[in-house]
Amino acid sequence: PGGQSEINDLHVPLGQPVVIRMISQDVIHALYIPALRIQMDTIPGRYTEMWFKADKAGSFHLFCSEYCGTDHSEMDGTLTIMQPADYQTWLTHAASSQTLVSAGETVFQSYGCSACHRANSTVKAPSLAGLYGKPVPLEGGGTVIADDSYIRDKILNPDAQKIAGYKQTMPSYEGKIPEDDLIRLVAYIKASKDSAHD
Ligand code: HEC
Ligand SMILES: [Cu+2]
Repeated sequence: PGGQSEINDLHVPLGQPVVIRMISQDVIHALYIPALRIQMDTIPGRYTEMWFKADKAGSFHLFCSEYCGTDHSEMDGTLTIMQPADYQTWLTHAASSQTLVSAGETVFQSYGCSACHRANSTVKAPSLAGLYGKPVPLEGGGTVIADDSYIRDKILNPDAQKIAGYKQTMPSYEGKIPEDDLIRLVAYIKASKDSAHD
C-alpha cells in the first residue's frame, strides 16, 4: 500500500498473508491464479477480496477467468513470489514515480475536495483524518464503519447515508471521477492519520 504500482504483474512476498482487494472499471472480470487455487470476480462498483499465503517462490500465471469481451484471451499476467529480502529490495529499487497516497493527495486537491474538507474551511465538513475504520454516526440513528466501500459510496452518492450533525452539502461525483482516481482518493483518505481531531 502506498508503494509500487504495476500492470499485468504482481510481486508479493513469500510466507506472508496477502489480501487482494479488487474492483473493475468497466465490466465483470475475474482474477484467477491456478497455482494458488484461488479465483474471484472483479465487479464494477463493488469491492471483492481474496487472500493467500504463498509457500513457494517463483513465477506463476495469472488470468482473467470471466469471459469479458474482445481480447479476453490476452488478459493475463505474471505473479512473482519473492523471498522477503528480495521483495524488500524490489520495493525500494523498482520505485514508481508516485505512490498511490501521494497521487491521491494531488487528486484530492484537483477535484476540490480540500476546499470543504481542509481544517480551516468555512464550510462545515467533517475532517477525514483518522476516519478509516472508525464508526460514523448516521442521521436518524445507527452507525456505519468507514471502510473502502463506505468512502467510495460517499464520494459517488453522498445523499445515501447522511452523517449526524452535518448539513449535507457535498456534491455527487458519480460519472465525474474515474475508477483509478477513486482508488487514489480512497488510498489517500485511508492513510490520513488522526490529528487529535474529534
Ligand atoms: C461543498 C463541500 C464539499 C466538497 C466539495 C466535498 N465534500 Fe465531502 N463532505 C462534505 C460534507 C458537508 C460532508 C458531511 C455531510 C453528510 O454526509 O451528511 C462530507 C462527507 C464526506 C465523507 C464522509 C466523512 C465521514 O466523516 O464519514 C467523505 C469520505 C468525503 N466527504 C469525501 C470527499 C471527497 C473525496 C471529496 C472530493 C472528491 C469531497 N468529499 C468533496 C462536504 C464536501
Ligand atoms: Cu477478462
